[in-house]
Amino acid sequence: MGKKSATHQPNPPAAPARKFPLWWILPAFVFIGLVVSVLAVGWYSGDEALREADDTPPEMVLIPGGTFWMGRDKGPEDESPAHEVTVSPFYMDVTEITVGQFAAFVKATGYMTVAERDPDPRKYPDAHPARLKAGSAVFEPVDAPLHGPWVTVYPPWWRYVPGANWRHPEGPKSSVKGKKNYPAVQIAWEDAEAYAKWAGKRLPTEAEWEFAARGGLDRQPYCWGSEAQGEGGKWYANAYQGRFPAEDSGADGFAGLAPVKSFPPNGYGLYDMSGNVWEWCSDWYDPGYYAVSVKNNPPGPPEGPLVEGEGQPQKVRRGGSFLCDNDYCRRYLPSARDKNPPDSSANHTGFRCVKDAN
Ligand SMILES: [Ca+2]
Repeated sequence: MGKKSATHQPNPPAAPARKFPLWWILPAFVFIGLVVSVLAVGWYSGDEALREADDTPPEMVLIPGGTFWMGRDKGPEDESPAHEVTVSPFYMDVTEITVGQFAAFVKATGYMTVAERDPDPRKYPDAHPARLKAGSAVFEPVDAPLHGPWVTVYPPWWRYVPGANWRHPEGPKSSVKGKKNYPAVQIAWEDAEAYAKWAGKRLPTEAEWEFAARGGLDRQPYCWGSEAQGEGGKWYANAYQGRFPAEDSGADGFAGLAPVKSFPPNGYGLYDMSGNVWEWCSDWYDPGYYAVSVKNNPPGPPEGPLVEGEGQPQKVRRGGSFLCDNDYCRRYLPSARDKNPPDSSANHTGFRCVKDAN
């Protein structure tokens, strides 16, 4: 016989009936699930690039400085006149800044590249709305003629791809997973500057870049001397072979980007000064600058003129890329000059840094 339970206690007053409906529970759970999924996917895909981070400081080599012939007279007009220039000694990154090195910078600073930000419509009043979403230029093979009225505007093998950036070089579905030793691309000049400041370095002047690219050789057409690419089955740089812009045969071993150090170094121990990716310099671009340049450590013009239909001055980039082919753009030569607006980026453009020797 157990004790009598308190069943004789008076019942508590009944709670008032709840009136809120239950139909919202399922949609609420679905909504919360969606939010969590989106956040998780965003975190995962963003973090994927940062997982490639390589905290080892980039290797640098001392470039001795000296006097050299900059430019050439029998080439595109902006490479002339060939003129003597003297540069002071400096240190230069042995390779282009890699995905791993750039990821280390972003991991440490939270820096967001130009291509990851929505463009400011006030800065681009004439832009098509589709171009005002964060993204960048991506090369797409296409069977197109090499010359036409678009040549200096926007060739048909370039597409503006929303979601393309250094983490996703060819667009949202691409990634840099497993590519820490590839050069970082989709880097605007502003991004390269930000990295250089963080690293306690700077971008090379155009004169420093060309002096370094020549590797101690005097007035040679290539960074490695005078032999043409592929001569005797030897390849010196990652450029483009095949039928540009439709089909990259990859005869040099790489159709598209190559990991850094895939080709022999030049006379100063620098890799990929020719081909692979374009490299930003500190100078504004002026096609007539060589005629008025100072001889010692030329810093480039104080500002760049507007050229070739661009609405803003442009910065110099050097070295050519994996897209340089002999028929259209033979600019993997040490004298070749190119330019782009400082807020532009593409999947064939990166950079490397220098610092003063003293
Ligand atoms: Ca190639």
